[in-house]
Amino acid sequence: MQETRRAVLDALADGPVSGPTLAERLDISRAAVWKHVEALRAAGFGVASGGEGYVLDGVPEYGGPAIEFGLGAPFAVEYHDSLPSTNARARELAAEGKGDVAVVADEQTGGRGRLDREWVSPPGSVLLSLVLRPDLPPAHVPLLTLSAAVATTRTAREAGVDARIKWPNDVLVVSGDGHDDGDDGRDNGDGGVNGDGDGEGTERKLAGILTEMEGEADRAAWVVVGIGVNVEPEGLPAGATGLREHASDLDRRVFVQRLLETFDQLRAEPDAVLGAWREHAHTLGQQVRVETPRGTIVGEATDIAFPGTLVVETDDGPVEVHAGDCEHLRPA
Ligand code: BT5
Repeated sequence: MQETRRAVLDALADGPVSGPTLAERLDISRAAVWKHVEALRAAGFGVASGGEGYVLDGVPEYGGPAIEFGLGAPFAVEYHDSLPSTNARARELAAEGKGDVAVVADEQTGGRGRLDREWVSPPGSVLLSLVLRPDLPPAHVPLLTLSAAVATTRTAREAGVDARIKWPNDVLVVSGDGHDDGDDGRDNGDGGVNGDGDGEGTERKLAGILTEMEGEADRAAWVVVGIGVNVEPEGLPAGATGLREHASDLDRRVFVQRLLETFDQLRAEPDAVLGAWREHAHTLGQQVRVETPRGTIVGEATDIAFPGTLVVETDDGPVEVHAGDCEHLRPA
């Protein structure tokens, strides 16, 4: 949002404030104040005008100005009702030299996962891509993916959803394993479909992260971190779940704000990211099978190491896995 408009909005939120007072305070004309007020109304903000002046009495449910309003992180928000892919749009902005922009869409028509897989993105989802210009060598960029996974998990947990991280970048809700999955505590009764079905719980994917970057050997030019979080349970592929299945009063605007704020805090404290990841990890302590570009690795996932490698204890000793698709076989 343009700076003056944001200042008008902040003043209205602290209002009531009269047009002339606002004009003087912001050093703009009274006509300009009126224009900003009308533009805010057009963007869905409720602005009441009474004897004492203007006062904010409603915030739009979702959208760019709604997310930017009261956001405690330095991201400009570019909002679209529909995009092929927020990552594709974020890459365009990155190529133009932009930074600290969050591209947000209500739905995607060509959402992407890793390795060009599809990401199903029905209307009402949380779909966002962060354009970042971190002062990091490319080899350290996985730390930003981990930060996004931790931020998504923490935000979901704050919203009452028992989310956990599956290496490297999936956020899951596990039910039926004796953990409270954040709803009314009922077992969903479908037993364990992952692994050998010995009751370890059903994993359903709540969110996925896709990081892309461009850079030289010593420094990333830009990084795009794309985060997709399911909200409505309808329209999702098998094995997926949405936030509203576990938290019926979820506010999508507040969720995105908290997600951006938490990510912003984590990127400022890279030394804290691995510890935070461990705290929320579901993968550690599991027997896993990881399909990597160099073959399959089977063993117990014992730790995560800088900048995001999974340590797997195999029959031939510990192996550090940098990238791959991980399947949880059963708790070790
Ligand atoms: C991911 O890939 O999990 C990364 C997904 C990133 C999506 C975000 S949305 C905003 C931004 N813009 C984009 O275009 N992408 C990013 P991967 O680990 O490869 O998982 C993909 C697999 O998850 C698919 O092959 C399906 O099996 C499954 N899947 C697809 N859509 C899903 C959904 N909505 N919920 C859960 N699982 C899904």
